[in-house]
Amino acid sequence: MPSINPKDKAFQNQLLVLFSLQIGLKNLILNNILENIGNGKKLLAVLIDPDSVTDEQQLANTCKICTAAKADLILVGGSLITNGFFDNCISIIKANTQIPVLLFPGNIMQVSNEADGILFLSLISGRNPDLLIGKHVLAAPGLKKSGIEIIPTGYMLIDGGNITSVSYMSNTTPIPSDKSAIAACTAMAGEMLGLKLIYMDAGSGAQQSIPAKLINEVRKNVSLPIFIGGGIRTPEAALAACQAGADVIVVGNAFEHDSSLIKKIVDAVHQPHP
Ligand code: 1GP
Repeated sequence: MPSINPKDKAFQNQLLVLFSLQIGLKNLILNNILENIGNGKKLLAVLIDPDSVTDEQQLANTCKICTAAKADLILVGGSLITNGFFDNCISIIKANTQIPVLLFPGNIMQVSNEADGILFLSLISGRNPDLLIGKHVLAAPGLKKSGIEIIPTGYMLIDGGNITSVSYMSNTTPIPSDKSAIAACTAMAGEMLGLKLIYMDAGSGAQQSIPAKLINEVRKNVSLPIFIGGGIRTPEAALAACQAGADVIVVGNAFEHDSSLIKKIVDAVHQPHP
């Protein structure tokens, strides 16, 4: 497949930022991501699943660790929230860190005006119309009133070797991890439809994170920011995803087990990537 020169990509991103600023769009978080990419910087997003939070003090501490480690974004969401802790979770995060908070909703109940923005996910790897457009219609009026930043996101599930909550709950089949061309064409279609970023996810707790070859094939074919998550547990795995072309690395599960990993993985992601 033809490839996109990374220099052209950086230039396109800078033009996009300027254009958005000129027409006064409220795209602060997306613009910040694009600016960082334009400057050759990769970002680390910490995923907090409210259902995994057992202790408010522990959540406050996690926020402080994220701030000290210079994590770039906090995503909040989960496939299923059984403990009723969603709104409170966002309030505690906002009270304990200045890091921008983006909703990463597992369903339309996971919306809060207290967040800074939302990844408005269209599950483009699947063929479930509800998750391509149906739920979005239901969520649209509330989101419009909320005033939070809406980031149209092409969400793609990639097989990580086990059935994850997200693949089960979404009732969709992930893209096989050795089918790079399918992933690239799916991401290209998302870009042509006007989505603003691509999030490829092997699912929380995936046995295997997304292979470098697949990330690289998508990188060569789209100029959008690429989020990569699912099954990343080590600085080495985060670094490999960055080197393959990821712009933002998302880690959740590993940090739930060991919060000291946050700084190690942030440092790996922030190191210069030639
Ligand atoms: C899941 O991409 C995220 O949607 C993060 O996955 O919890 O495995 O880090 P992990």
